Amino acid sequence: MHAMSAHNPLSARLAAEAGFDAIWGSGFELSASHAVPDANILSPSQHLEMMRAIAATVDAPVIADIDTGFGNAINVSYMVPQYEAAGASAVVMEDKTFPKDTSLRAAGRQELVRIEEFQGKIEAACGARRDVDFCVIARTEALIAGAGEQEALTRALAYEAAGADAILIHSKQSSPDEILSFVAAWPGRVPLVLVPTAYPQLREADIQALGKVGLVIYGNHAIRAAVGAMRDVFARIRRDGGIHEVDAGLPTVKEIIALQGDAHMRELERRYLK
Ligand code: SPV
Ligand code: MG
Repeated sequence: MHAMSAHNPLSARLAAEAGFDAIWGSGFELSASHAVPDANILSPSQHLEMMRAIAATVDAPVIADIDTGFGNAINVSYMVPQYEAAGASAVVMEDKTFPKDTSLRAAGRQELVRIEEFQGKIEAACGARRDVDFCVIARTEALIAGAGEQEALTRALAYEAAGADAILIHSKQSSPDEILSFVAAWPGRVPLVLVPTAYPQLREADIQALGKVGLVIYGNHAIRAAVGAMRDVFARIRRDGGIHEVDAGLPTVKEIIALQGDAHMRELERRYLK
């Protein structure tokens, strides 16, 4: 299964249109789209609102990035039903202290909570879900924090024991060696989740051949594509002294109108405007 990141319903619709199996409700992308760091600067309600809007727009399952769960196990108990009500099919919760710092930044503040504390948060998430099929994915940041493979394995096994449906193992190494070693050593029963942003050379077929990975998340490619495209077009318009050069290469206004769900509105017009 492959999930593409999104930061709004339009990017989610494009990801679904491209054939991704699921949408990753990325905290990094939402923060970037507000031009603030991915460090719990935005409120949980802003992220929930994004999830609600995305789930209302696409049929693909939505995987919500709930960072550290916005506090302790009590906060998690109150947040998980809200994510379920917003239409999410799963949450991913990471074992760092609140407020978190973003994982992929060099020299970020990466402090882990105690294993028992995080087990309590996983138990709270599992206990708060109403639908038994709602997935609680535990994410260990042990490799990100430089705590080593043994600590990552110990944590992942403890999180599985606490009821996690899958384990997300994150790495910021530019080579996939650290992740490949963890996957090979993983003795658990639940599937692993990878976010190969830092090691893009690892392809889907390579990951599938590992046999233990159930989900791959492309963590920030919607916002990076958007930033690259906007920068390029804005610079060209300034350089050309108008939009005459760029226009033919851009998606047409008609395409955007279609993405806005125009066909549905016209159907409503036909039926109800009398
Ligand atoms: C996100 O997309 O918000 C993630 C993945 O959590 S990462 O930014 O790589 O930590
Ligand atoms: Mg995140």
